Amino acid sequence: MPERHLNFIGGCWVEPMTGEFRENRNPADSSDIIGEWPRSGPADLQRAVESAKRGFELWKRTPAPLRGDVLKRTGDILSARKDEIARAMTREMGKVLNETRGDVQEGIDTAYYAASEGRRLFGYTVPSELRNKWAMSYRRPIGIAGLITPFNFPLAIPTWKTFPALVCGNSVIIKPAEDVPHSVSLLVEVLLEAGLPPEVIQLVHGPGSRIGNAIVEHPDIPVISFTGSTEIGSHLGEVCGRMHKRLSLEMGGKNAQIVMPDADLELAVDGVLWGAFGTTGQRCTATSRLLLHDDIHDQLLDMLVARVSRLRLGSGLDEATDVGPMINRSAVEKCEEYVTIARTEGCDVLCGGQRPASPELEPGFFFQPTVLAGVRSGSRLACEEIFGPVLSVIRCHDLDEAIRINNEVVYGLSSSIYTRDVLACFRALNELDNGITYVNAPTIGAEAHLPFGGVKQTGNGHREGGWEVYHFYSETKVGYVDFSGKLQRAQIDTYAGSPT
Ligand code: UN1
Repeated sequence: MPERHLNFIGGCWVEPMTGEFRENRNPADSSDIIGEWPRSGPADLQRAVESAKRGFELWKRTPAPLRGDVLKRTGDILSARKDEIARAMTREMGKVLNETRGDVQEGIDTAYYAASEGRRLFGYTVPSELRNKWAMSYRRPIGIAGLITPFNFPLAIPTWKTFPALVCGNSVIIKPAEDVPHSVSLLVEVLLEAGLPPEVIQLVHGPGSRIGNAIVEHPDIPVISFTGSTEIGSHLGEVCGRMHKRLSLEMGGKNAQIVMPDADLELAVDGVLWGAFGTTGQRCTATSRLLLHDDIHDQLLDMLVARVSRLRLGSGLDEATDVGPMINRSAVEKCEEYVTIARTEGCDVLCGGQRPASPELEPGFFFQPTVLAGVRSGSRLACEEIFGPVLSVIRCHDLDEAIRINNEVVYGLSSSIYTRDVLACFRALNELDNGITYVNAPTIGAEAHLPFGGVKQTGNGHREGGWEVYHFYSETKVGYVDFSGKLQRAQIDTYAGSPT
């Protein structure tokens, strides 16, 4: 009998009112059952909202530096449990241990940043135009934040949303992706152990179509943060627009690495290997297009294919593995579909292109790292997000063309350029339409203390991480204090008696 896990609602670990559970299995070996997690329903969410309201009343009155102290302890506990949590995460999500350790580290970094922000949360004090009057802005909590998180960073992305929401004084309802329930269950345990008052956080497991939608449509949840597909994000945008909710969206990408002829080619190959095949290509920031200048196109592809063919597939728990499984069967099928499209579009499959043949990988959701050459700009392979280890290589003649191709997709998360030319470097920073551009580094690897997000259909103008996210989770309020003892009318009395 697999171990049963529960929701965390109303300050207790509770069974879902639906009585339904879903089995969660290891994507590297589908015979390995990790446990069962609730498939909750709207009644569970309703209870979570009632509890989160009580949590909010308490938490919003807790001074922000003390809220920050809870995050400081959270960071300490995550550090102490880093390896154990990383192992649980690899078992449920698949990526290799080095990467899940990095995922936990990103949570730790986010915790310590949030802890210190509890002693900042700056407002402004500015001069008033009138005598003996002060003017200032300051920040207030908003209410319940509904957080819907993806499978690919099972701990880090939940922390990007939860920690700033908490430091700003909101209470939280979190719904993790159904394929990775364990990591967030562990995160909630850690927050409680760190001293977070129980009703400030609620964890409701279940399908997005049921619980995700119920969160977004609930009138008492004014703040929504979602990471996932552009298609779902635009639906959430419609609902939140209609309901006057604050919404932060982090969605698709079709990120390009540009390699110029003057680049260090070995370094560029290291970069694309990590950017395209790290996390088995399942990052919003993954390199899915490689834009190669004519002069180095063939040479770089030879070097790349030699390296890709040597990548070792296997369970992420095995330290010798380079590339773990994909998250589930339909993710593998999507890669297969795109390889078929590539063949019909006349591209060359230089390596990979199918599931691995070895019988020991049979029980997992593996797909070989794939390099497709001869991809034409504007084609489906060049424009659509695949979210797997499939790299489209596009030839270009100069930097102008590379910039144009980079910018022609609907997404705009990250980009990268390999060059030693300082002019090309700054042109790229200036002209690539992305939220993040890397120079001589891959398209992945954002650090927790900088704003993270993309332009165009990748997002909706908000950023996670760094200092900007604290504006999303708090309301700006302005206060004026007039100590002149008389009525002073702004704009009218300002210039009374002055020569102008
Ligand atoms: C994502 O791509 O889904 O920048 C998040 C990175 C990580 C976060 C990625 N720090 O690659």
